[in-house]
Amino acid sequence: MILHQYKVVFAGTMGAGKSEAIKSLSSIDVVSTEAINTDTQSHSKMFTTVGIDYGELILEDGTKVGLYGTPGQERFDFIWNMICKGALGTIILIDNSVDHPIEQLNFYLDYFKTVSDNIIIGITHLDVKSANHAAIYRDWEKSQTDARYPLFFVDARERNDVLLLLEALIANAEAQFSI
Ligand SMILES: Nc1nc2c(ncn2[C@@H]2O[C@H](COP(=O)(O)OP(=O)(O)O)[C@@H](O)[C@H]2O)c(=O)[nH]1
Ligand SMILES: [Mg+2]
Repeated sequence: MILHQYKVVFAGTMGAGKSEAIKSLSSIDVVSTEAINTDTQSHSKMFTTVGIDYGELILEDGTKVGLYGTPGQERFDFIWNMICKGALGTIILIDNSVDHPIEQLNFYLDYFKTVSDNIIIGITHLDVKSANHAAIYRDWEKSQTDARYPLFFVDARERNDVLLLLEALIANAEAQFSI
């Protein structure tokens, strides 16, 4: 049996659900580094990840998937580049309930497309009351002129939602690189 091992990166806004998504999927206890958030202007969440989350998932065929969560704050973007090395792809999570989710989406996509060939987008917190409607993402998709990035509405607390993102990422990689 050929034992595969994949690495998948979770990126995106602070509070979007990266740590939660990894917890939802991981079959081992997630290793996380948490510290007090000093950037209360961008997000009121008191604790946030300033290091890397790590979890693992074993797929039905025995493939081991390493799940890596990136720190959300922009001043840690040097870590993003390092984490993406050798990864199968990146799942970008965006919190719909923030003030300008499309700006956030463009920001993360612009960065991660320079370090990752395979990107899937997950929009979270649709269940939270906010002025933003799902239609803004459909308009955004229509306005995309270059590559098309698959976009899903998910809840990071729901394992099946996060699995859908992972399956889309793996399917995309298979189509692109014939793995
Ligand atoms: N209501 C709601 N809460 C969510 C959703 N996704 C994640 N969360 C919660 O949002 C909070 C922030 O998630 P976390 O994983 O810590 O964000 P991170 O900064 O991206 O790692 C946690 O309490 C999650 O349980 C969602 O779709 N809806
Ligand atoms: Mg986190």
